[in-house]
Amino acid sequence: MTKSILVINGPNLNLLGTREPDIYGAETLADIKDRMTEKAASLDLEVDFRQSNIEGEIVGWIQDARGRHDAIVINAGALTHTSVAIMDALLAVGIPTVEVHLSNIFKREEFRHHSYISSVAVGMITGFGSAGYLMAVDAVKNIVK
Ligand code: CA2
Repeated sequence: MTKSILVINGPNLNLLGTREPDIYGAETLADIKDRMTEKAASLDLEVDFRQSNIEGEIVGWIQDARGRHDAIVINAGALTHTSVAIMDALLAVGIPTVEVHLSNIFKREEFRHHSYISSVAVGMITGFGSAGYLMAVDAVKNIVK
């Protein structure tokens, strides 16, 4: 049966392709969604791709993922560095999670070096731009096979 990936994008990622292309690339989030969906389909995986600027909405999506999705791919944006609530929700549902960042968070400001997501994720892909989302599809395929 086709497995399903919930892809969660956090605050400001809806601005991709419009500002700061030197850091985050020129592609829009819709471009990333299309490429990821195509790659997933080639591996017999389904993608439910979402973005929210609201922490509580993301927590709700994670809670509702139980029984609906087999893996989570998350770029929590700035909430990566602040949200105990997202970490707790991921812990509570226990769905295998892959953390993705466009930029290499360890090459940037000190406050971006700590991630609350990492402690509950299977692993993290950081610094490969939008290609990281495609790498995450491969990672999920390995995890759920
Ligand atoms: O590198 C990443 O993917 C980040 O998760 C992006 C977050 C940042 O706070 C994290 O430290 C690392 C920021 C997302 C904001 O995206 C924008 C895109 C275009 C223009 C402005 C912001």
